[in-house]
Amino acid sequence: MTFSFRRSDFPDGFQFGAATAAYQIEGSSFGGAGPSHWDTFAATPGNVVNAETGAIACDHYHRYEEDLDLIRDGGFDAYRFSTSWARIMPDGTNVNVEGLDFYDRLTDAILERGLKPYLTLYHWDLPAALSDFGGWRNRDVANWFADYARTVFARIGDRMETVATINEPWCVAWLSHFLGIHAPGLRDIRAAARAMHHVLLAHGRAVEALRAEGCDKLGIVLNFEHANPASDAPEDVAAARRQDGHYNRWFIQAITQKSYPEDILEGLGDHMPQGYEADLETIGTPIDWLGVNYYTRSNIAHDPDSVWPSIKAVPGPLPTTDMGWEIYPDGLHAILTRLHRDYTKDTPIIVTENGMAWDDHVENGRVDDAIRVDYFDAHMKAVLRAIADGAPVQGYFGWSLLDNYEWAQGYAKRFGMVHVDYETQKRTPKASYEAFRHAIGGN
Ligand code: IFM
Repeated sequence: MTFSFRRSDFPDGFQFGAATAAYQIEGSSFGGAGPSHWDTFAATPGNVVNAETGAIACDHYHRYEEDLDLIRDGGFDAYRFSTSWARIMPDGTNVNVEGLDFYDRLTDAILERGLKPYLTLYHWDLPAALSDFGGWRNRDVANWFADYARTVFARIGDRMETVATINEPWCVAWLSHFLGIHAPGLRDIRAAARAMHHVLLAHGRAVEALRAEGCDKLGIVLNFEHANPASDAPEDVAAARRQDGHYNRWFIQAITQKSYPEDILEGLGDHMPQGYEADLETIGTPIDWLGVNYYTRSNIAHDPDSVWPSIKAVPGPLPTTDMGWEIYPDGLHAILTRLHRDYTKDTPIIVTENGMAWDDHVENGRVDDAIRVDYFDAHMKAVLRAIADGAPVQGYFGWSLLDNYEWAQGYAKRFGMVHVDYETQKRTPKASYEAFRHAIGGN
């Protein structure tokens, strides 16, 4: 099973990488980490499949050298990882030196293998202590986050290839405070509006803080989903536009144009924090690159029975992954070219996550994830088309290096290029890993 592309099809210097996130792989019970709001969220029955947590996860905290060997041996150039806020500041304020030491060792080990480190400062593990103070609903979170960003940067920032502030603000805010699916599990439009703004203010404050420290490789990682109207009916077309607004346009418009989409303010405006307009200058502090996470499209219909934005996702006709997500590579091309044309212009774009979940099994020592090989292949070709159409895409990271903790789905969904047996922690590279090695590793 091989890909139809090779490294030489991409522009010189294009970076191929593998991505992970701290809480999903490290093991949050090790090294003096404090509880994050995922630990407290999972403790309430019904929130997470089997009430599972990241306490052990892939035990990457102890096995990081073996995992980094896999990245190097797969022919990848770069490793995207995140630091855990709850590990570095277990009570939300005081620094756990053991936590910083871990990321120092990790950074050295990445560099020793000739890999480039791509850091994400926040991939969802908010210290539970800060969540108890209101978390993303509390305006103070922006300053708490900037302090944390400064602390991490002071220790490892000089060795990073890039630094991203926040991973997927839509999930931090909307999925977690309006849809109630991720921690802290709220279904509250007022909480959601505040989180939608504060997560961007936190990003802006951190960019200002790290710029002042001389950092010139700052970005943010946004997730995008192609919003497809479920039918040609004007109500469905308008519903898809609202979906596109709160999911796709809200964040990128604020960052690049210092404004929020008017059609979304129609719904959120009454719930926004007072005086939010004055923060848009900070939110729009220029970034050096944009990270794009892309997985699927959504098919959106008008839902007259639900509150604003009165939308519902309906099943579409395309084949789906184990998450039930439609496989739609054209959406990645559409998003990349649209971002370049309408928002980011010449700012470099990096595809920081792309991948799929499948019910993989080890058979005779192998995992033949042919469907994932096809998925990666089709999406890489979509990236190539976007580059040919002028989008300045400079890298691509597969999600994920390892099977890992898939948030509210616990360990039930496998996204890895490398299979993990959670009983033994044995790693088994899948066919998709071998396909990358063949295409980009020169073997
Ligand atoms: O596992 C997540 C990751 O943490 C953020 N982006 C989407 C992935 C798959 O759901």
